Amino acid sequence: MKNITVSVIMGSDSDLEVMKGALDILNGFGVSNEVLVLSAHRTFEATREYAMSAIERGIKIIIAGAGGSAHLPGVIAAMFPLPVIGVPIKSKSLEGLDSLLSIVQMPPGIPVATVGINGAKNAGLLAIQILSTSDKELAKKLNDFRSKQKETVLKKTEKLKSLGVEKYLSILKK
Ligand code: RP5
Repeated sequence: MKNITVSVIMGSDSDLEVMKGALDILNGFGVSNEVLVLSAHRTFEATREYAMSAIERGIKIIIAGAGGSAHLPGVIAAMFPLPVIGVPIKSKSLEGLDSLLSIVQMPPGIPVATVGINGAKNAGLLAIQILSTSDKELAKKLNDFRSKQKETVLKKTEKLKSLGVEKYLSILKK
């Protein structure tokens, strides 16, 4: 059986489009992962079973996305002692502020590392950073990723300088 390092879960399949951001990062870095829909409210028995057995299955980090009364990351953190990264999903009624506050305001003793609203890409990167502390190969890949990112931004500034604001914006809008 394949060893899974990072588990990505979400409260509903309606979160999947956002949570794909974390999966794309993990896959890009070659980190083994799984993806599940599990709800703190709608499937609480299955959620408990999943969280209580995650350590035995070798999971090192759980990324949990949820929207609205977003209890999933906190409930998972209560049962899983390794890092839990919470992704507040932008909700329809309150634009994700409800999700953010539900996830970030954990009681002292049970932390959830919370990224920004819809910040699944950063959740994936944070997981990579945590794993990099004990994995030199992954640390090198992370370094390369950051170098490429830097080059992309520096190229943009050069392009902006040479084209000027109006022309740059007109190209951006196309
Ligand atoms: C939460 O409720 C989910 O994480 C989702 O963001 C939100 C809405 O779920 P659906 O009604 O779209 O299934 O549990």
